Amino acid sequence: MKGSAKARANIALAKYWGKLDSALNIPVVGSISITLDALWTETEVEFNNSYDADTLVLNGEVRKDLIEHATKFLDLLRIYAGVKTRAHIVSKNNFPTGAGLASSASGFAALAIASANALKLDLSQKNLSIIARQGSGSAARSIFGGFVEMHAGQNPDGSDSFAEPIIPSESWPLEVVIAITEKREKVISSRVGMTQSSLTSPYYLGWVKTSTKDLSAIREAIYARDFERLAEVSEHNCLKMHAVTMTSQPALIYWKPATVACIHAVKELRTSGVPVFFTIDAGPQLKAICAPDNSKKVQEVLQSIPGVLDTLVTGLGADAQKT
Ligand code: 2P0
Repeated sequence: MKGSAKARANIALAKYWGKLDSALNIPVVGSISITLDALWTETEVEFNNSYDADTLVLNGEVRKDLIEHATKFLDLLRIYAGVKTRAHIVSKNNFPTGAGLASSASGFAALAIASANALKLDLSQKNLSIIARQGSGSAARSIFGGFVEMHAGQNPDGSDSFAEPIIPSESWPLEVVIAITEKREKVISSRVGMTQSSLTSPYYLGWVKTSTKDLSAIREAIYARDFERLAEVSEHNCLKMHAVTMTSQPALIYWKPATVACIHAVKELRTSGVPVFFTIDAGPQLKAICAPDNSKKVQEVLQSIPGVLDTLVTGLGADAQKT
């Protein structure tokens, strides 16, 4: 029983940081993201009764360190399908893994679809999003293309904690310039970081309390195609999340000097009349969002900053799909 799928990474404009329920992976706040066309994961899964354990090959390497989490995730699909068959997963990312470029988002979205396909499960995108969430919160959003909203939900069983599309990518074809300042995998996972923040940051409650306001403002800016408003609230939301991570104990400081230099460069570009804004996830890479006409200029500026190792430019991408 084989299945394969492709899913794209996403970056959040209104960010997810913190969990209401760690076991079911229910986020404490809703989030809004854009799906990126050029950053993807391709995954093949084979369920075979001759296997006595699940195995995972990621980017050509056997990853025993990731198998426990992958097995728990596959169990969700095995329960749906009523089987106990073990699986072999072969997955590859076309971008740096685990470095703040949402590889767990595209990874678990692709794994959910590939496994459902292999097990001949006919699941709706909503149910795939609920399943993907349990692998990685941000993966729930990578089931969909374009602009996507993740609902934190209210049900204790997580049945209303899923993502859904806001508008498709063609409706507002923005581009994203990614400035890569570090290619190594990060040491502390988002999962651990979120727990650390919720237990220790004095700003965590403020973060949770103000999230609904940011979500509404970002959703409305997207519906109105209001770039200035989207820029203002997204940057604020990003800096607020990083204020929480930096004030956690131990502190989580994701930025490199080049990340900070990129923040200033984006601010200066905007002051000089180029419509562009930044966001940064739980890693050192900066993502600059702009209209397609401006991406070349933004890329030139970011690429010239000392410490920027590479830049990538991408448009917005489509739904994850079986391949
Ligand atoms: C986001 N991040 O909204 C935020 C912004 C990182 C910073 O979602 O614990 O890897 O697997 O649910 O999805 C990264 O968190 O965390 C993330 P888990 P995930 O994109």
